[in-house]
Amino acid sequence: MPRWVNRPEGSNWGDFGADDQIGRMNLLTPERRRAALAEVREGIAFTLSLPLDYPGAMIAMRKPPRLFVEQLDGEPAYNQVNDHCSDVMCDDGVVLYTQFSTQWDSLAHMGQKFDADGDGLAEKVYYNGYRADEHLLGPDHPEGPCAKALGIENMAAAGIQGRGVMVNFKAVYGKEYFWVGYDEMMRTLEAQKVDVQKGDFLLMHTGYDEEVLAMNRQPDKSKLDLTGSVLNGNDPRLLKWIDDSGIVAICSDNLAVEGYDWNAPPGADHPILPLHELCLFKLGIHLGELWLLHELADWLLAHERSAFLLTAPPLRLPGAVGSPATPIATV
Ligand code: UVW
Repeated sequence: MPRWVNRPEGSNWGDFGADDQIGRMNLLTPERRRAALAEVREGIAFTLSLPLDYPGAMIAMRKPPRLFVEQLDGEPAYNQVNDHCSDVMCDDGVVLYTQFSTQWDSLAHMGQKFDADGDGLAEKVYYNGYRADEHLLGPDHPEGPCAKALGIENMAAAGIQGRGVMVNFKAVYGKEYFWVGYDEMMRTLEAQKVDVQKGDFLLMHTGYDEEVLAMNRQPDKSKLDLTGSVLNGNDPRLLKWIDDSGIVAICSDNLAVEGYDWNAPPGADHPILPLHELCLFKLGIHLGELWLLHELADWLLAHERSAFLLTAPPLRLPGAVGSPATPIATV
């Protein structure tokens, strides 16, 4: 049985195959990776991850990582020695919220209430028609919590490496809170001579990362909420451009790539994060958030460049809906 008979307007469900789970990452072909390698001229690498204990405290429901140590032979497995050898050994575990710090959203991160099966009633459904409770299993399910489809391991297995391009909103709009629609995006791309190609990762620098670092693990949420540029998910021309551009991902130094429209009228028939709806639900475009971009963005601006090789795998962690990332850009 097909999972859906209705596909959302403007979606690409089925275009990459009936059971596709990686969306636009299908565009990362060997030719495109070779083109990305050609962007490496200096051999300088930039680490695009915050230390994973930043922002430092809970700014959504997510908490900082907690390390722990197990017992081995009745002792904590840390600085441990035994009588049979000269070795000293440490081991540890971690409780890690997959989206606390520098992260990837998998396509399981956000779905919509939508009538995919054509029975006249909306159900909870995700990219390519995968379903809540059948594929996305909650904590009450004997096998849950687990994304049996669309989990981040699918992205990890796809070899996340390609051509990245930087759009530097901070350089144009400063660190003030500013909504970027189609016109502002086009103006900035043109001014910075950013040539966005099909299969590219679009990175956007807003200055939010510098504020997070400056807060030294004591985040001031009310200040961060009003820091830097955010994409305007309510601008249909911007959404159309994202679709037409052929980009595989949008990665930002801020919390959610787009702005939260707190003034939107309440109602169950529209998303609060329309760009998430477009990217994660309709088109299979992954979102990267809380990336550390200021050093790379400054370097690119100073050298009148915008493109680079990006290598950014998530953890190959079966069933997870997000993942920490330690992306590397090489220029
Ligand atoms: C939400 O906060 C809902 O999502 P994200 O982590 O993608 O910003």
